[in-house]
Amino acid sequence: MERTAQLDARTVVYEPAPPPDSAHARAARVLTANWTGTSTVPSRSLYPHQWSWDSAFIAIGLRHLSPLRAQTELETLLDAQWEDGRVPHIVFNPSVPLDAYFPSPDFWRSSTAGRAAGAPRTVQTSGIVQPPVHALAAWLVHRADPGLSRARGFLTRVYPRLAAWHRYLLHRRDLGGGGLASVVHPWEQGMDNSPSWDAPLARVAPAPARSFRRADLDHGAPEDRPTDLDYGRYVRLATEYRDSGYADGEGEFAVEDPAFNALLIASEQALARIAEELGARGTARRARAERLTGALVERLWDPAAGMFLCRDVRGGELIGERGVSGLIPLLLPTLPRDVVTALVGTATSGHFGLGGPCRLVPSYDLLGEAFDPHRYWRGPAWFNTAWLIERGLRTHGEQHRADELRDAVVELADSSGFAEYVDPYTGEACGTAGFGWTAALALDLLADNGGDRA
Ligand code: 9WN
Repeated sequence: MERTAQLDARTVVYEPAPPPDSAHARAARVLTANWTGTSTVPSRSLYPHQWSWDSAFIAIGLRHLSPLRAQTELETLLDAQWEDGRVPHIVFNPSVPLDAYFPSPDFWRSSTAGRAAGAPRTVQTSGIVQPPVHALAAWLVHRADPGLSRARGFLTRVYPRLAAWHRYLLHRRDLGGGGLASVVHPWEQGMDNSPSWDAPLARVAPAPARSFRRADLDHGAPEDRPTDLDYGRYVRLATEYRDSGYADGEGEFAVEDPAFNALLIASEQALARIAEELGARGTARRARAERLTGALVERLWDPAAGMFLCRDVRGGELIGERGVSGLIPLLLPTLPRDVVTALVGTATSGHFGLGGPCRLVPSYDLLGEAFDPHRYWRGPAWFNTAWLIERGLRTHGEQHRADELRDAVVELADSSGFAEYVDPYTGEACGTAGFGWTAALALDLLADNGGDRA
């Protein structure tokens, strides 16, 4: 770590200290305000617990402030891992009132309904998962301060857990039989109300509105959030999964998603590096990442759309909606060249407007029928997807476009008050302010560690 001297998990001395009125200092203040002592909440008001993929992105930014806090963030999450290998999408903070967030621990009942799947007894969690960004995050966190990481045995402790997590996804979640992992709930993929879910969700009978109470509308504008009908279906799917004892393979909803699988592949590549750092061989993992990349192209690439699409495993067909998820495989270094060229073309076309009307990448096709610039994952631009695409552009030698996207992330994150998401045309803030991964990923791009990203 060149620029900081580590004192403890909370205290960092900067050499030199960033000016207090800088974007860096403002982003750091968000992460300090959201830190609970062992992890970071995405937002104090809307999301007052620990979320899985948020923590991975947050750790990637936090490593520039405190490598120890970044390691702790990931370790806290992995402490809540189930014995079957799944890493839960929420780890609940017992001191937060039950009605502060829905669905709360008494809905998921992890320690009873999840017993057969090996849910932990001492901490309450949800029973679904989120995208596997964690091994990638662990590797980047290690790289920020290898001395501290080795002294604490960080990689030695997290490696078996990350390996079990990937095993769960590759074995229990290959519901389509083609090698890719399926998500069994829209919350698992992380882009909750993406139009890509509309067709598979239409088969799900919504739970009656009176059977649950949404807490999100206490904090967020209804027009920025999923609808009540969406929530009815989310609740139905989660209830059925819980009542099956969180057994995989039975549910009505199963989708192979390009971003979820691309992140699994990138994390498998990171696990290979971690294995080598620990003195083992990474060859088998690299070969698996290659096979998975092949399966991704074979099962989800759509040449006519010029991007990856989701596959509805229950219906068997590709879902004809262009979501930002279909651009994220750009992250993968060994993607065929013609696929890379087509993806860059689609990102910069009228469908996503990158480098034209949009400085960040919208979450959904600007020309799609379901496009809505303010409604959550149906159009607004998010900072984690921009960070992933920036990394992908840089990986494939698109330095100029990557630089423009990096600058846009940093400027819009700061000018929006580290918003959860923004209007893709105007950059107007939507959702909650002081959002964890927005601050963390802006910090990461401010650090401009091109070597790490290329
Ligand atoms: C449900 C925490 C999470 C993110 C997701 C985002 C949103 C939750 C919700 O917030 O989902 O998991 O209540 O809407 O869609 O990506 O991880 O920030």
